[in-house]
This record gives sequence, structure tokens and C-alpha cells, in this order.
Amino acid sequence: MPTAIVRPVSPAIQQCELTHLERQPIDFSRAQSQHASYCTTLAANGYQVVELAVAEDLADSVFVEDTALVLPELAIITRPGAESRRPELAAMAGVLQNYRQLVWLSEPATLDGGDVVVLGKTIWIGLSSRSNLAAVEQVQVLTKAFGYRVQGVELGQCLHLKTAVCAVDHNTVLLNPQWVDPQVFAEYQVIDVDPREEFAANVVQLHDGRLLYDQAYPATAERLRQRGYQLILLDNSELTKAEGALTCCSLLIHEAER
Ligand code: CIR
Repeated sequence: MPTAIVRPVSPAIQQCELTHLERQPIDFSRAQSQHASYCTTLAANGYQVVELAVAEDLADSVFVEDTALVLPELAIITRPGAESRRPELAAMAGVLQNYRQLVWLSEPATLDGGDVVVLGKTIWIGLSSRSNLAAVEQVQVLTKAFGYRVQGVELGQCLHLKTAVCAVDHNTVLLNPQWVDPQVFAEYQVIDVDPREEFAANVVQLHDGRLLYDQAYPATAERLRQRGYQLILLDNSELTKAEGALTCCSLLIHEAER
């Protein structure tokens, strides 16, 4: 059974890190209920949902994706670019060691999991304000024996690579050409987001090929449906204000690459 590791929204969420957005009030109880729906949806679609303990003082701890990169062969515990987020790692490592052999990045590497897109044996890493070339080099060394190629990707004015581009199947990406050069992904099929929906590239690929998608982007949702993808829509309005998208809120462990 595939596994989804999640963590409750911290009561400190209002003090989250923000890079490209202005701070807005976040409705905590609404954020909790939207996150609960996210977890219930994963459970209803075949995932064993494993919840880490709430971290009262770690504002961004709901965004578990940033703390690790899980591959079929091993898991890499990241070194998040924002120092405030490094205390999030211990709880994730404690659970992830039950599923994978763990390895750790070290200084000077910084990496947020939101900057990582894996397509087959290629690991794309966004060179964002959070993730650097030293991380590209370390991930390459750690994964070389398993046949991975690791590539850095220049990014425009967005937080993470997964804000700009996500895989929707093993050979297709959904991409915002304002933030990432489509030529970089020329070896894949590319679907552009609707230009009115700049944050619409973030999408969670479920184990059965369906996609968890944010209901705030109906025009891009329609593009995906027309290409034959089945979507499950969710409301993520509150965590969007914390610069978090749907992929950020889980770390999915699939037994084999699709
Ligand atoms: C941060 O700036 O670190 C959080 N407020 C948002 C992190 C979102 N994570 C993700 O996109 N993977």
C-alpha cells in the first residue's frame, strides 16, 4: 500500500516564511479543515496516511514535502534553505527510516523538497532562493549508483521548482513558461498552464495516475481533463497564503516508479 506522510497545520502558521507573497491573515480553523480534507482524500484513494506530531513552534511544518526526497532506492533528508525550517527534519527522519535507507545532505548544500521533480531516472532541481548547486552535486553523488542523472534548473520569480513545473505522468509535465524555460523539458510532453492562472502548475500525482488538483485553477483543470487526466479537486485557499501548494503537504512513498 502506498504511504503518505503528513503533519498537522501548526498553530504558528501565521508566522510562516514568505518570499514572493505579501502576508495575509490565515484562518487557522479553515486551514485545519482543508488539510483534514486533503488527508481524508489521500486515505480514500488508497494511501496509508501517517501523521507526524504537530509542531506547535514550527510555523511551516505542515509543508513536509520540503524535508526529504524519497526515491525507490533511498531517501535523502534535505537541508532546507530557510534556517527556521531545519528543526522540521528530525521528526521526518524518525518515521522515514521505517521505509527507506536514509542519507543526509550537508553544508554547504541547501535543498527544499519543493524544488525537486523526478521523472524516471532524471532528478530536476530548481536553483531557487532555497536550493543550490551544492545540493545538485550532493544528490548526484548520493544517487549515481542507482543510475540517476541530476540537473539544476534556473527558475524565475517563484518559490520552488514545483511552483513552476510538475510531472502529470511519467512523460508529461504541466508548466508555467513564465517561470521555467520549456526548452529545459523538451524531452517530455509539455502542457502549459492557462496564462491567467500563474500558480496552476502544482499538482499531486497519485499512485493510480489520477491527479489531486487545486480548485482555484479551473481553466488549467479543463486543459488537463481535455488531455484525459482525471482530477480530484481540493480547496487549498488558506495554505496558499503561506506560499504552500498541494504537493507541499505530503511526502508520498510509492513502492515503484510508474
Ligand atoms: C516556506 O516559505 O518555506 C513556506 N511558507 C512554504 C513552503 C511551501 N513548500 C513547497 O512548496 N514545497
